[in-house]
Amino acid sequence: MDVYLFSAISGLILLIVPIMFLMWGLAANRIGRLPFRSTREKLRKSAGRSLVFVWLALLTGLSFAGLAAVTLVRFGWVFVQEWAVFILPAVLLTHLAVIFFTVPALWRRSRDRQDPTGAVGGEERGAVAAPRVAVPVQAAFVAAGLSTCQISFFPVLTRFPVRLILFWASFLGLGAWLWFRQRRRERLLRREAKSPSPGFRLMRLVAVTAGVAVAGGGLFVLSMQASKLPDRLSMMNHAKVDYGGGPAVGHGDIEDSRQDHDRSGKEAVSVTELTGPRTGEPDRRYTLVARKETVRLSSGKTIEAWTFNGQVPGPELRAREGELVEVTLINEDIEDGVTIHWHGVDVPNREDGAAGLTQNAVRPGERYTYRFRVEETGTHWYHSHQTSSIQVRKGLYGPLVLLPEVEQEKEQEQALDLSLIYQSFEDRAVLNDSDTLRRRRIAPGTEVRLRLTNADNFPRSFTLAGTPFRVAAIDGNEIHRPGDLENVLLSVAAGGRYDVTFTMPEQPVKLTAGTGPDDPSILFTPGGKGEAPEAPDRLALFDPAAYGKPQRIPFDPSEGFDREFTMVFDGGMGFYNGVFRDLWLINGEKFPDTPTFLVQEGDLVKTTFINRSSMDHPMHLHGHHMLVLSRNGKPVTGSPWWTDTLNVAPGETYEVAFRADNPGIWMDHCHNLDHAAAGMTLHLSYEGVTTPFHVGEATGNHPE
Ligand SMILES: [Cu+2]
Repeated sequence: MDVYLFSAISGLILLIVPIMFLMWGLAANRIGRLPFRSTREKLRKSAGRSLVFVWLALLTGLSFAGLAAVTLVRFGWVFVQEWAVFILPAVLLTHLAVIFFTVPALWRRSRDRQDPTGAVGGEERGAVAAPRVAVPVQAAFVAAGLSTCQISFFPVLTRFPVRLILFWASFLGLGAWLWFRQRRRERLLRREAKSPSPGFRLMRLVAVTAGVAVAGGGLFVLSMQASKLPDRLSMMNHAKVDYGGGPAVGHGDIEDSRQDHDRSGKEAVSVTELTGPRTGEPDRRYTLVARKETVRLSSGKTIEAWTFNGQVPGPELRAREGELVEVTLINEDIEDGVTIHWHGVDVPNREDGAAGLTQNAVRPGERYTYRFRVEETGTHWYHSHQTSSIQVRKGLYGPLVLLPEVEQEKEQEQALDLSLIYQSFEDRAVLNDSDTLRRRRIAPGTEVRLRLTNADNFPRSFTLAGTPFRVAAIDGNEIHRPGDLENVLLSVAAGGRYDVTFTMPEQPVKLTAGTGPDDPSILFTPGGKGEAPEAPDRLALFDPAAYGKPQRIPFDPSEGFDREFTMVFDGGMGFYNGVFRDLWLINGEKFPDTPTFLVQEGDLVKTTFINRSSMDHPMHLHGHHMLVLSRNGKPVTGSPWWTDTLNVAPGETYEVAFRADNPGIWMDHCHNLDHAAAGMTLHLSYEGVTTPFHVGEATGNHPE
């Protein structure tokens, strides 16, 4: 509900502020032409019409103020802070001036019925051109223009004082200039002096336009150049370090990551030393070959995919708790290079597969071996973390299922355990390799576990009709005492996973990756026959914050945290790496200007996510599980909700906590991978950890 309200408000604001700009422009233009009406009657009518424009413009300003007030009450100060110190005062100031000075003057003029056919004299021309009549409207136009720039381009979480001064200096400077200009104009009109010749005015206009164009063009080119990313950049080369209110610990030296000691004097450790077991016979051995392949979907449509072992998704990897897993990655023909990231698994840092941070991308003809011991269970997935915004969409991903150490009794009984990964290929919704309805025969009484994974960039809805079911796990973490669900919509975050369990009834059951009749689906039927169950008309959205029963957690959030970080998400327009585009910002910045969060091993860390933008941001922290503490200020009431990829919807605020217990340098980014590729990423760095790897054009490493 709040998500819709917030989206509606942000959409309206983006519409209303430019409209306010337009309306004040029209009003200022009309008022500027008033002195040149030939007769008193024409002047009277024109003043009346100008007044209508002024009222409409005032209405847009009022709507903006109203929306800002609603946002403040429903969502909080952080959602309106820029409006409050930049836009609103300028809007209110100019609107009040218009109400007190412009409106009465125009009103009187529009009522003046004396001598309608008489010519307008110099005194009257001067009166309607007086600065206190015209300038409030012009200033409102300037305020609305600056506000339009403000909401479109500049969330101002950084360099706040500078930007505040710039905004108000521009506003007051332009206002003063308008005042002097208008005063001169008034005097000329009163004396009925000739205005400058048309030739002179044309030259002046050309000169001013050329000046503005040159300055604007110069600024454009400079901003474009400044946004270019360096050819070679260390992930530790961060201008900004955020200690989260904890002690300022040392991190790897910026220039020389090979040095033995960091600034605190603590032994520096390289990510290359933070490996899984290098020796020992693996319990599971897998080989994944990255190569291009034409893949045929169930509809017969083919896609030019990039695959692991020639299939989409890649082969399912399974392992049990305690086992040593060895995966050899061979790159056959993916020119950009590939890596494998074990999404949701807290592997040692070196095995994390982040190109340019924990390894170099694996080039065609090369191979790379990952080894890690399984220390957790649950539904996870693997995918390339080299140019991942392209490679994951092309098909370089697959399911990774980690099972408990001991075989549970259920598994020996008749059971169906099925991994289902959703992705969209060229806007075609695909579940595993199926883009149609598929049937599957299954005996009544069978225990079913569907491991739903969303590999897409957006939250994906799943529906299950024909039986009550449970959400047994989220992001591979078991839900404590999950209750029966029916007629609910499951919304799985981009990169997230839900395990859904049910006992197969006598009638058919249908799982759909979506809500529409054409979305890919599976019809489970007892005898291979039967029709799809009626899908209910109304579905309530499943709420993980109030599902299952509370359970003891391994730390006590009420005892405080060692470090607290805040991530505020904004949208905007601007340059990134030389391209003018939509931007997705963390704390007003994009990588590499986003902060690095510095922690010490053992720290209990709290992070607050605040989404002020109009899009979902599924935040994925590598190497750790986050416990959701609260959403929009309300604590989680059900089972502990552990996640590694948390969808933060527009207008939402989440508080999460995690224990810093896996040393390394870890990516923390939006799993809308297009957002990450636009710089919506930062790093969680442990004290004293360094990396010899680099990202950038010259290195061939592009994790996003
Ligand atoms: Cu995002």
